[in-house]
Amino acid sequence: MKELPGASLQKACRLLVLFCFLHLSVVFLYYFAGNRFNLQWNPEPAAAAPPRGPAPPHREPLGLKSGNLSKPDADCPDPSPLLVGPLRVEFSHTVNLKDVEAENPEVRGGGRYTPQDCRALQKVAIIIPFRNRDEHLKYWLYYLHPILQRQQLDYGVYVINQAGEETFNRAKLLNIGFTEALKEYDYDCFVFSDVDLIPMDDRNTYKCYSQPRHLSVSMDKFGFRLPYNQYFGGVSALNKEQFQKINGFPNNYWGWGGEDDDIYNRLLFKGMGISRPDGAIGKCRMIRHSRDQKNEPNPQRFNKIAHTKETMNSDGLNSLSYKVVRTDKLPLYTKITVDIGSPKS
Ligand code: UDH
Ligand code: NGS
Repeated sequence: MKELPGASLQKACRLLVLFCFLHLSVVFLYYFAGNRFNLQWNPEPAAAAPPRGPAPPHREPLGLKSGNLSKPDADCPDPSPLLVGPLRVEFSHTVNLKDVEAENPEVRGGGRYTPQDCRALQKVAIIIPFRNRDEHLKYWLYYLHPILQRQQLDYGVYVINQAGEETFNRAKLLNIGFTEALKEYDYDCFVFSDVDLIPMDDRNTYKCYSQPRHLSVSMDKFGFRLPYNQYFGGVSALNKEQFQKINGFPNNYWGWGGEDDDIYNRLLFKGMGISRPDGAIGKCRMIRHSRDQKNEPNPQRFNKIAHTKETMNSDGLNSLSYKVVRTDKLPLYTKITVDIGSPKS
């Protein structure tokens, strides 16, 4: 029987519709499966060359990619998969803190951050002794916030600002940082960092270990090596128990030098050893500066470090006295200004 011309047109239209439907189905299938199983092309290699300056933590919106696969209740993996390794660190550009805020949208007020995709392995308070070093602090915040987020730490940044014009006292400020940070959150690890030291590799994780940790082991100013084996200055990390075991740091080193050697002695006298990253991972840059006023070398330092054993049980956390003058919860850090008295008081 001969087919009518209208009927064959109808058949062709049906075939066309069916073809379009099949085509659309395949497109949808690939789109959703691609998102779910991360099949799409990713222009960034997993461990790319070091980024120029800091990169924000790598996160996808929830519901896509790792959002579907991550478990917010599970421990964060160790080491963090977000680390990129060596970093380029330089101090030739000026840092605008508004830009740093915009580049780190997940940092909460007071300089707090908690990973959202997993449970951080440690709650870390970063304590910075400070007076009149705002330019250095800007670089520190610019470089460190992205690094600490990639390290997937639950962290807070505390800048302990010495009020007044009295001689500087680094170790006492660090004791105050420990005490004040604990009033705010149940931190289990304390990283004590000079404001002018920036790590050159994000695998140098700002966390605590079974032994007290010295992190700034390979500084540019020392030709990327330790100046001496017992050196414990710059950046170090102690957990709460380690810090309490040594009665904290000494309060009576006024001016430059020796307080870090006293801390080293305390650790040794309490039977602890020092853990360190290897020299390549522990590389860091110091922002060059001249000697600050009211932080001249302390002439008593050699005599003091010779007597750590006798003084450490009565000079430290158990003899700490100070007054908080003001606390500023700034977008990228908590600034605590303190009156710490004077060498005579
Ligand atoms: N600090 C301040 N303000 C001061 C003094 C010290 O914020 O007035 C803090 C700051 O965090 C600094 C840390 O204390 O990083 C250690 O002090 P420091 O920088 O004076 O010690 P450092 O050993 O330098 O880095 C010593 C003087 C170097 C003079 C070099 C001359 N070329
Ligand atoms: C030692 C100091 C330390 C100091 C270290 C590095 O001599 O406090 O040099 O100093 N000890 C004494 O003076 C007893 S630095 O080159 O970074 O200025 O940390």
